[in-house]
Amino acid sequence: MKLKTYTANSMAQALAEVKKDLGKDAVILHTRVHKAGAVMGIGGRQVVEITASDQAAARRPAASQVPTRAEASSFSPTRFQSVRTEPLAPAVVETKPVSSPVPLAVRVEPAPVDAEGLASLREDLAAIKRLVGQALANASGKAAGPAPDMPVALSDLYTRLREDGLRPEIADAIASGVRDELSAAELSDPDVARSAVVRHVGNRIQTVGVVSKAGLQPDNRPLTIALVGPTGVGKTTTIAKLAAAYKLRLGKRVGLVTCDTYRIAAVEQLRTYAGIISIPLKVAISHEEVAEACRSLHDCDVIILDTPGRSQHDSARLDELAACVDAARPHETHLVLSASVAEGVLGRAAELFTRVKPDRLVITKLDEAVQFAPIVNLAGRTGLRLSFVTTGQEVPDHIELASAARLASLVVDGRAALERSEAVHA
Ligand SMILES: Nc1nc2c(ncn2[C@@H]2O[C@H](COP(=O)(O)OP(=O)(O)O)[C@@H](O)[C@H]2O)c(=O)[nH]1
Ligand SMILES: [Mg+2]
Repeated sequence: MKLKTYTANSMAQALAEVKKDLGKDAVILHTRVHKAGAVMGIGGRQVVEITASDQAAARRPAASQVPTRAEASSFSPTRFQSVRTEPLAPAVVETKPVSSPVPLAVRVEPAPVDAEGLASLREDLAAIKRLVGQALANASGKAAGPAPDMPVALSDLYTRLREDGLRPEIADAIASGVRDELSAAELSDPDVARSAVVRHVGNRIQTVGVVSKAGLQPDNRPLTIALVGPTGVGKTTTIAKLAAAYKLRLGKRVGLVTCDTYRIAAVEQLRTYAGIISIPLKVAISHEEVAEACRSLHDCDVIILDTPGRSQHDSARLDELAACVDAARPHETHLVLSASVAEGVLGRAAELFTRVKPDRLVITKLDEAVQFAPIVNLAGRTGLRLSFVTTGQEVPDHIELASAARLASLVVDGRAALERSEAVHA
């Protein structure tokens, strides 16, 4: 089965692309109209997106598995073919009798300007209009279409993933993979389909899976961890959570170093945490001082470096940050990003911070996130393994080891899956 998403400036263009590529038997699975290039919802250009599959390869469900109309109404793919050869289900108004089908010859080349060509063009246009109407009605769930060839359970999951912001090519690959993997009977069982989708989503999230072992590393230095990321994402709070986990749960000697000296409040914030946990804090105002601070904490098992935030408009000072991080010679550099910001902001921040050479990803503020699929997009885009996720402001409790299965169920099931909390374990 081939699933593909087409983007164009108009629905007619997108449909023409679908027809050209997948042929007349193509099945429209999803349509979306959105603005590309908008900044905070302002400006941008309207873009039409159609996800379609080639019906030829799609498995038709056995008669007993054909969904009921009630089931079908939640997701009703539009079939190109139904315009031409098959009577549509009564809920879809087909004005032409089946005996005089409307040819759906969407022309990519301009038609010759003669009477016959014009008539054909008009028919094409009428057919496209009808299809667009069906597709939009299906997308808004207002009308039931023909019995869908895509199993309803999988279609629902696919739609949910796309609505949650999963990139089309990832959603397409997951739906295709699940469909190819499961039998028709399995695909018709919502629980089986859901488990398979969760597994496939999880396969796209690489995680570290363990809390790094504290103590001397092969280079004879304490485990040294740096956290970098934009301002306000929760770096300092996450450092306090990690320090508390190492010291209070694992009984390790922890030392903190901060080079975030631009705001007095930032130093005081970390000093307060260090005081509560009873661990040393060194404040460094240059990269030389960072190196010296790390050396002075050589008898610790873990050193954690806090750094100033950098916004995506602040790239000049990134070199300064990179110098401070390098001076600590960290064994791990975790890029900290917040799940509560828009996907575009996440992407830009991830790109900007590549200059600091992060090798892990911490996702904060899962509790404030509206969508979870952008985490999957981000994991794919950065290729970084997820180390921790944080789920609230409370120190030390609101931190977990990142788990692909748990994140995948958040993506598929939404916020309900957040209730199950798993503390950091050794
Ligand atoms: N809701 C929520 N807030 C968080 C989380 N982590 C940090 N915060 C809050 O985010 C704000 C900024 O955190 P801070 O650690 O100072 O961010 P930094 O600038 O990256 O160091 C603070 O109010 C934190 O309490 C989280 O997981 N969930
Ligand atoms: Mg901070």
